[in-house]
Amino acid sequence: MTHMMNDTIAAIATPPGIGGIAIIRISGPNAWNAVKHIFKSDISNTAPESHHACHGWIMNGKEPVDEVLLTWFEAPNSYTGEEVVEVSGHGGPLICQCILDLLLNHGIRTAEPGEFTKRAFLNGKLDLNQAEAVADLIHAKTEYARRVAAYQLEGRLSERITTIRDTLIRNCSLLELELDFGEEDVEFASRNDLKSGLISIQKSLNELLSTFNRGRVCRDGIRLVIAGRPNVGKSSLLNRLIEKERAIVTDVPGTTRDTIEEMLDIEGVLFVITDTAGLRSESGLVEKEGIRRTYAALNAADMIIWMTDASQPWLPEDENLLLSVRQAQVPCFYTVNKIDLKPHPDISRLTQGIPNQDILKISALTGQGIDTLIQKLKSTALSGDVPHEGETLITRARHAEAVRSALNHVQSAQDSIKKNMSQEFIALDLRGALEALGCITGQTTPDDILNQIFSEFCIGK
Ligand SMILES: Nc1nc2c(ncn2[C@@H]2O[C@H](COP(=O)(O)OP(=O)(O)OP(=O)(O)O)[C@@H](O)[C@H]2O)c(=O)[nH]1
Ligand SMILES: [Mg+2]
Repeated sequence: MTHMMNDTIAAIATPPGIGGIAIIRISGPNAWNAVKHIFKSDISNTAPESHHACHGWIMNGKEPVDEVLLTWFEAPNSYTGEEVVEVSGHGGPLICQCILDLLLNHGIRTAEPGEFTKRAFLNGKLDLNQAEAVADLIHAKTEYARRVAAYQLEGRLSERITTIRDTLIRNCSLLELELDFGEEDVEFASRNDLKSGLISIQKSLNELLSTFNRGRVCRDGIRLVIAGRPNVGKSSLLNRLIEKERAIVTDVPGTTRDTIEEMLDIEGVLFVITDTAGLRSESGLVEKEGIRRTYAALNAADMIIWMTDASQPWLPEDENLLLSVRQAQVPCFYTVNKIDLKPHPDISRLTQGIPNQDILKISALTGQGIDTLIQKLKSTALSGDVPHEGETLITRARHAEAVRSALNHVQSAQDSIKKNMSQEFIALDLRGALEALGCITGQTTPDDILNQIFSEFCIGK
């Protein structure tokens, strides 16, 4: 490996601001060497015992900086696999910065975002998808997101991928052995065994791929857009869903001018809800821009709540938006709001052409029908199937792409067997599948992708 890791890095690992404690992390061959210059232990100045906390003071010459606990991790038994020192001081930004500055004076440089985890990966402490899981776990906003990331960090996805790779490697070497024997007509890899092996790999990969939609929903959440003509009650619904008076509600049509985004956790599933400017044709400059943003939000939506007003006549605006929403390739809920009021006879127009179960009668004012709406949102997001305990899910497009590519190679290997083609063609495809899967675990991931993955981490992780 060409990566130079003989320098020592440091960073504040806790978030900026004031807290009970803050941790400064140092990793690399000079970790203890640097720290010992600024640390005055109660006991002695030899390295403390590995994996034990040690009490003392950080000193700037004769000046005390902070009273700290220091933990030394002897290589390779640390997060990064290198020598690591963690200094736990009091949680104030000036203290941390002062300790960090002192370290920088002793030949240590500041760590880049994700550099600790990158070193852990390069030292084989975790594989690439586990490293990604670290970031996902930190950023998890819902219970499902947290759970899926924890499973991935634990190594469940890696295990699945490694099992498949092992089978591929075994078959590949048998085929390549056949090649070595050249002219002689030997078959080390029985074609029947190979066929059934590939079928089971295919099954396993398809299973994984089928979890991607749920996995993506768990990790990233669902972009849900509420759209409808002015004054039907979109902002009232947003407020009702998030149980906060977030958006301004008035009886003046055109109240909402800009899109408003709020997060909602529905029993573990994250929804990013956008309330939009009501759509109508005659409007001023500001409102026109609002309407432009409404269309942009609709284009990016994973799900749409279309809304009309039960008490009002059916207007061309209702009709137009309904048409464009129905063309969108995403699930849509047709809500008839204000059912607490006397319904207008026009409302029957909506029921023509839209499946009954997709029409939801609600009142953002009284809360009627909202629970049903919430349950529908959740079950549609997860295609009716919540991630069960212990299930391995694919959450990233990068992983799904790799699995798809592996499946193509496996398919083409099967075709070659069917056509009685020679070993090298089959072996080539098995190698292709191996390489694709290796991108998930990191064996074959190109450097630029590695760098991009780690740059998304926070500093100190
Ligand atoms: N009776 C009744 N009134 C409602 C209901 N939902 C909203 N309203 C009223 O309808 C009016 C418009 O509500 P908003 O939530 O501001 O409507 P909007 O769709 O966001 O309107 P714009 O931002 O102008 O597009 C307000 O006076 C609300 O109090 C409901 O379910 N029942
Ligand atoms: Mg509004």
